[in-house]
Amino acid sequence: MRLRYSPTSPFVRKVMAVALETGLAESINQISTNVWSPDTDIQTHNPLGKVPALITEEGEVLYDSPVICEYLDSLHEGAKLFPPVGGARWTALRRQALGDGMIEAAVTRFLEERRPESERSETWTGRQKMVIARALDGLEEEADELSGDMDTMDIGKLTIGVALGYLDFRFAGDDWRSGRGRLADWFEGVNRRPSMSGTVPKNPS
Ligand SMILES: N[C@@H](CCC(=O)N[C@@H](CS)C(=O)NCC(=O)O)C(=O)O
Repeated sequence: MRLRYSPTSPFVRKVMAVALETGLAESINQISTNVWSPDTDIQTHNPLGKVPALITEEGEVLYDSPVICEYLDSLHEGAKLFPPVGGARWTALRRQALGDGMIEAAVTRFLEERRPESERSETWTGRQKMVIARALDGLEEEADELSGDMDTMDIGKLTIGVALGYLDFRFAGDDWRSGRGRLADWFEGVNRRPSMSGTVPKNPS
């Protein structure tokens, strides 16, 4: 399989963390892709112009991280990251949506803050900050449940771990842990999993 890949994309990190959890990382050939380059050909694989996009062994192209992650989860025989049925499935999918939404808000804020000062909107940035703060407060309320079974990973917990990691990566000066000690403790535990410690984002040198 081939993955259109960017080292700083949290959505790509999510896919690679799933690949590590499912034992498929070695089957994925990463194709370095700069979606912001005027010469990019990412649209030949994803008309939306975004990474990640996965080209399967059969030559089918999949995009959007939830789709790619569920596809990878269908390829292995181990414990599933997408619970197949019941309450556990809906909780995992809701948490995946929450984590994806946090990442989208954080990426939007990051890009907005990089625009020339005269083009930046404080209102727009403030809205993204509010989304992230509300999500963090909700997660602090859920932290005991998240911590309940540290040995079991699912797509919801994994996505939230990636979202919190992205906040540390891009906004290290914002202390999201303050007043959210239970969530911080859960994050510390989840970060010890090889899928998380092996995919920590770094700026390319
Ligand atoms: N919903 C998509 C979001 C993917 C996404 O936004 N990727 C960013 C990189 S983090 C991107 O390629 N952005 C390029 C653009 O928006 O033009 C997913 O879950 O895969």
